[in-house]
Amino acid sequence: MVAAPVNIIVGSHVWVEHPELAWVDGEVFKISAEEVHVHTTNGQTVFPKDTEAPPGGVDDMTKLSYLHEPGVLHNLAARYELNEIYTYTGNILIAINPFQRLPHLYDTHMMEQYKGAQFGELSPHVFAIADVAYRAMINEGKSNSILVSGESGAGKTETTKMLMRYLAYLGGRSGVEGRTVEQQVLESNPVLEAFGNAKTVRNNNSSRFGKFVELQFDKNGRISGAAVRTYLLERSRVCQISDPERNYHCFYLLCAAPPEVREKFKLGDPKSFHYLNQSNCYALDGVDDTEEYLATRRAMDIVGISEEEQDAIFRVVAAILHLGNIEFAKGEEADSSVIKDEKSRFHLNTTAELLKCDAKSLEDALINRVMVTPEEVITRTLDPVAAVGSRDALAKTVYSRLFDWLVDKINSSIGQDPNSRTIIGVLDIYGFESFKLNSFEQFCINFTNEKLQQHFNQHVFKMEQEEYTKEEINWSYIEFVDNQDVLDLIEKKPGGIIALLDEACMFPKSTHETFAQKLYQTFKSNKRFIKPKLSRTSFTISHYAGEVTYLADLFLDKNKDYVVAEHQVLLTASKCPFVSGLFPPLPEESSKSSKFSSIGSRFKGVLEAIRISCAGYPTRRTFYEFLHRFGVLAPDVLDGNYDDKVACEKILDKMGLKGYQIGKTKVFLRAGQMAELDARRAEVLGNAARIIQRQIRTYI
Ligand code: AD9
Ligand code: MG
Repeated sequence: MVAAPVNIIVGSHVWVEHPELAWVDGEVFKISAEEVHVHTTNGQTVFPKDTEAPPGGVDDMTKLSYLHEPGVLHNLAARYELNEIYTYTGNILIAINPFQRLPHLYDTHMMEQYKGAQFGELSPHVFAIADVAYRAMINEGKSNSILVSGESGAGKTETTKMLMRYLAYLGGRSGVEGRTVEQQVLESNPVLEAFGNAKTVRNNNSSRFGKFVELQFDKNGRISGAAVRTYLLERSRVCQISDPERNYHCFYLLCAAPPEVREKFKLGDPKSFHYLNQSNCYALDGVDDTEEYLATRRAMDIVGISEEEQDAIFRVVAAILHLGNIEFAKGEEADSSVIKDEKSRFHLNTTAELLKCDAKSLEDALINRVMVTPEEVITRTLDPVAAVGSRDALAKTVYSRLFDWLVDKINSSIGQDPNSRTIIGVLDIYGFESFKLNSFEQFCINFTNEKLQQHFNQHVFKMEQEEYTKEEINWSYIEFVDNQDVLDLIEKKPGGIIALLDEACMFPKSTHETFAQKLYQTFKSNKRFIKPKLSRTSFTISHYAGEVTYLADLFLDKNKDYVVAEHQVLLTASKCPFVSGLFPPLPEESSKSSKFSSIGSRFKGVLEAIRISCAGYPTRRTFYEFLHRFGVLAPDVLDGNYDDKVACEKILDKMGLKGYQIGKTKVFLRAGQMAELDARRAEVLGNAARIIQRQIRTYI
């Protein structure tokens, strides 16, 4: 980070970059022609290249006189020390994860306080953001969406739940007993989390899907319906996990269900299931899976999922665990396989029993593949590796269909209000991820985050522009940190990475190596794309949040998200209406590309926001505030001969500043100009102080 130029004098408080602490504060004690000497508060003497003056702690970043990384970080850290986890940047809220329960922060008393309060009047809070959206709806009939962004584990999902709770509080029917719309909306969260969240390296309750909740309101501002849309559940997790992560919560809580449930589904220790024992992590700190099982069932009750449906849902979850334990051995014929042993046969039979389908048909669907050509239908056998692939594909398909069913059920049971004219939307996606090894899942997740970031950039940019227009200041395009080039690299049609991937998936001869080569060739001069040295199949993208290296190895397989015809036939024929309902007989279609691009189109959209402000006029002060602070620099302009606007102009002119703008009520300063004015002010006041001191001494 290069700090903005500031006038530094002896005694100035400054920020100094530090290799471990990021930034430390200190005081300038000597300035020579070549260097600035700084005593830091951690007891060192340093000679920094760049220095900056520190800000005080403020609840809104736009109040900071100095807008730059150390100032922002220091401000957030100072507030965090005091358990002040929320800070505004204009009308954006920054939340820092407290990693501890702060119940008083979210209790009914707190909600009562924020209800209808003027924005900015109370301490920054997530309730205030929801309140603004609600008031805009009531007073102006405006719909709004609240976007929650941040890297994995930052606290998006918790924040989303608080937003929804507060909106349910404002728009709920007090005193109404039973299953109200708002209760159903709130209880949809634990249901979706049980099936769509999992422990990752970054977060014990990491969302593995994106979610947009649309709360519909009637003309009286009461919640009258809701729609939950979900995006791209991470399917691979169902059959593949690595230490110390976990599979989806529902598997573990079912294994911890009361004994009669476990017996019914022939379940035991999670360690005995292949889909769970690829990682050594089973239990989560502070989480009792038995209690979670019961809580999930209670939430399902409220959401409107019947007893029978709940039973069927968990039966399918159990079937997936048994399915994963079916192993294959080489068959007698070349490239064929058979069920490995008695144990595998037991799991095959149990899977068929639970899914209420024919065991022989299940076996056939796993070890054979039917090829339909215009001339004939050929049955081809699969070798054990391909049979495992077929098994895992079945598990993933069943699970994702189950998840989609839950979402549909939640929507139909809460109900949509066709007469609702205003909505408040809340978006909670999976956060930016960068692991040691990153694959297609991280690519999709990070792409989604890029999209959201772009939306965010455009939104903030637009708001800034509106403010400048209102103040009638000259406005030219500001260069904000734009990520359009990353988005082009990924999603441009034709020629972007996704388009090339779809293309590769359509050519039977493509391999991950040919795909990677194609990427290297196509993007060799793209500054957002890097080919790691010596690598044949990995590539690095320079994202807005940092560089991430992806392994292209499984991209092709993972992108091919179609349902194997035999699996479809097998499950459509299930005697369980719930299971067959998950597989309505459909003309075969390849949904992969349409599904993928639809996530992009759904997400047409925090330090970044601050950087955007830096490029424009980050500091603004009303004429009164400005004169109050800087009048001392030119006392003669305050003698009443000039109006406030002209007086401000005279001060700025006298200080020789360029590039600022004067609006109708405010002065807009460029980054660093406030610091410069302050340095001059400190100088003047310092001189004044010395004069007074001298006089006192003389007097004594
Ligand atoms: V991910 O991208 O889905 O992996 P999120 O959603 O950003 O991620 P999440 O909301 O799940 O993170 O927060 C992670 C954990 O931080 C939670 O499980 C809580 O233990 C903790 N957390 C987050 N926000 C709060 C809060 N406001 N109060 C208390 C919190 N704890
Ligand atoms: Mg989350």
